[in-house]
Amino acid sequence: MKPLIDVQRGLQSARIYHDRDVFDAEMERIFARCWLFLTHEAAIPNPGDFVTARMGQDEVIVVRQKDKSIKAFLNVCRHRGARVCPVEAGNARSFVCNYHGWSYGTDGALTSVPFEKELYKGRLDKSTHGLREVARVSSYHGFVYGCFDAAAPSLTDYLGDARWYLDIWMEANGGVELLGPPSRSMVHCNWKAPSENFVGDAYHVGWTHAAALKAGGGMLAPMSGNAGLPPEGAGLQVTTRYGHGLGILYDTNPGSHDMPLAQEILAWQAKKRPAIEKAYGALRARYYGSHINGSVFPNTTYLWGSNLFKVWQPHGPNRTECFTWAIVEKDMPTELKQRIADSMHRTFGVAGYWEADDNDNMESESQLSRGYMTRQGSLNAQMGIGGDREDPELPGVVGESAIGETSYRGYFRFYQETMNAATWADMKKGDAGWKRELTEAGSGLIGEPVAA
Ligand code: UNU
Ligand code: FES
Ligand code: FE
Repeated sequence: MKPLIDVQRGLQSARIYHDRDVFDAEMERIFARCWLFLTHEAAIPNPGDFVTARMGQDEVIVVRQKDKSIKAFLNVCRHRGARVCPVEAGNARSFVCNYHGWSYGTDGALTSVPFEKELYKGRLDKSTHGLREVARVSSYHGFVYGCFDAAAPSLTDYLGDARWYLDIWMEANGGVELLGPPSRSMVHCNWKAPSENFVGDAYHVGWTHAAALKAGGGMLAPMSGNAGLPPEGAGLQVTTRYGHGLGILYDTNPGSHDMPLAQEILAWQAKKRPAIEKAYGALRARYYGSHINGSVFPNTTYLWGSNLFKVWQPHGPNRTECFTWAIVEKDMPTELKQRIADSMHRTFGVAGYWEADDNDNMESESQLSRGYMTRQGSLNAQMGIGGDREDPELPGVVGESAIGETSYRGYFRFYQETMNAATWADMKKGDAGWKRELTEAGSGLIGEPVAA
């Protein structure tokens, strides 16, 4: 495949948003071997509790076992391939296929086949016809991920340095839960358009969301209409191994909520902050009170300060299903959790007024890339290139300002690495040099003409 990403120059081919061969390669190289978000532990607390989820274009059943562990299986009958479980969530002792009635235990085993004796006469080996199991399922602070590739690093290693930042909101505050069931909507865009936006785009906030900021009047309102560029040192951009990344806008959590709710959340944070500062230090306690946007490669995104968690599920090069949960702190009063969830859905739910702002951009970037001439061109993520560096205190590669495209570049550097690598073992080669590739990118670039 022709190279899609130019790391040195911070460019991506427009083909990444459109081409069918790129999409098919992504399903194989990314979705069949990276860790993918499935659900939250709290959604399936008891044996037999299950949800259905997607891993790329594969559908899976995620089910709590009798021993309390969690397993995931392709939601596909081993007889003729019909969907086994047609609902999103529930509790089951078995899963019975709607087509001919083959029945599976919650451990995936094929337990009964209608008229087995009479019709198969002992010739069907039930022991080899259990539901196909997802090779690995693992949790991080209650967030359950699955991976089809037995050779992938552990989930802990896959998250790697990103954990130092994730732990601020997943661990330091005593933990979070995701409030579901998730809202679901179809967006006519490529799955990477929103994933890259959330990994590192604070640039669009004041512009795309100008009206929303004016109407909602929350902590980010001063950015409306690009009236207020955050001053020097107002935040941070980070990218870590395997393409994860985030942006921090200091002291602007809660971000998208209106001021009355924001005040309550601020009061809540003020009570918790001293203990966090004591255990995790002043810097990370400040991040707890900051707006953090981020993506876990490939397709999971969060806005800590705006209390949302989303997964962008690919259905095709131009079709993406968005799943949205509210993130709330476990120990918040139920009533506060509910009001945060309501406000989050009002802003970033299916009909959220921030969400609608974003979707128009996601769809135009993706759909315009159908154009033959458009696809010969490139996309630009050069903001801050040449200023990316390692920091003595902060894990990963860090950009030079709050608004930049450092984490876009890290995301697409790894995208290229995994699209080109035959196996996870191959990706070992990237361990030593990935930071240098990013920190040395852009040398001699400024002022040069940029070709596709
Ligand atoms: O949507 C985002 N990527 C974002 C929103 C980033 C920063 C603040 C608010
Ligand atoms: Fe960013 Fe046009 S200004 S896509
Ligand atoms: Fe946005």
